[in-house]
Amino acid sequence: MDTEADLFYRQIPKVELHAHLNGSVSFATMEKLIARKPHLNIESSGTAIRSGQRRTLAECFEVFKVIHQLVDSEEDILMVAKSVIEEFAADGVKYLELRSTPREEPKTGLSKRRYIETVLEAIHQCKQEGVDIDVRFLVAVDRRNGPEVAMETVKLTEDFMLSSDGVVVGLDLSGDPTVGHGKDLLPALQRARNSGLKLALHMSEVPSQKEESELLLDLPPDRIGHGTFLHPEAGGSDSLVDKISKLNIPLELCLTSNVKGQTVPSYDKHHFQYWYERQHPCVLCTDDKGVFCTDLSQEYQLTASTFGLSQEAVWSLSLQAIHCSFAPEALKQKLVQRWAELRPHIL
Ligand code: 6MZ
Repeated sequence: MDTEADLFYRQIPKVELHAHLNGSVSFATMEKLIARKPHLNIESSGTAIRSGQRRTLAECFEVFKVIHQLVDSEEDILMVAKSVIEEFAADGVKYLELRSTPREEPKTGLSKRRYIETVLEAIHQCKQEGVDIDVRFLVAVDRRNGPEVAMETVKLTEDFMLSSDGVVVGLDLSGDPTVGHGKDLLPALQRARNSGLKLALHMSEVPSQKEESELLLDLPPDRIGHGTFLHPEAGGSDSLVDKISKLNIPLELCLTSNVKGQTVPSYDKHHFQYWYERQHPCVLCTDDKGVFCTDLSQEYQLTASTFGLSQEAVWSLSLQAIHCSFAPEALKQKLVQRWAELRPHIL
């Protein structure tokens, strides 16, 4: 049973800024997808990394390939996106930035444009149905697919930025960090920036990305995903830290993901501590709540217990996350107001 302390993390309003759609599919939804496609012979144990289990990052990327086989039609995407949004809302998330890589699937007639439209339809339906959450969407560039696809994705995203009533707010750069080099993607990212898209870029998720991070920082990004190896103690550099600090670029930090994916050896060694001590904006996120079997309340609780944060400090983290979001100013103000109304009496 939940203790009072557990309830605190569930009850406080939260902001989720780093969630990959297909990595966020819950066990229950996964079972439904598997039942729809029995011929694939996929077992739900193969799509999640449970408590105490670890995988290499490379193995995590194999898991995404399996999930992509299960989510390959408009119908699947609509179901998956709606249930992911509802699950975040049920966990107390009041503002969500979801991200996903548009895919085309000739088998089912899915195009990249329809992929994005279907995610937007899911967001719209949740709103119509009164789910208590504001959702924005970041279109993801998978670095594995190279510069041409990246440019194509940016152009597609520009169209949606103009036609989605402000739901499409930015671009994510993600995918296996050991594949490809960010320098080849700079023209696409530069174009996105010039068009007014916000940039949330995975950076230094593995140690070999130092030079790439230096290049990407010149854009500069609006937020950094992971940033595990940016600081000097992790093989990064003072100059990287100085730049990020001067520009005050928020970091999206995903503790469970990094520990289960073995880029961080244990929770207490997580780089949250380094950046938090410097009073740098840190946003706790889930990354892939389905694959890593977590939720945002759990990430808050884990961070608090690992680093000895008071409930007041946890509250400040959740409030600060509003200001790190890509929401327009008016929505940020509305969320701040909401937080004031929902502030637990025990604080
Ligand atoms: C980098 C990641 C990731 O886009 O199909 N993705 N990229 N690092 C990570 N750390 C574990 N976790 C997920 O969601 C799955 C895709 O998100 C990216 C990968 O490109 C993965 O294929 P979507 O919704």
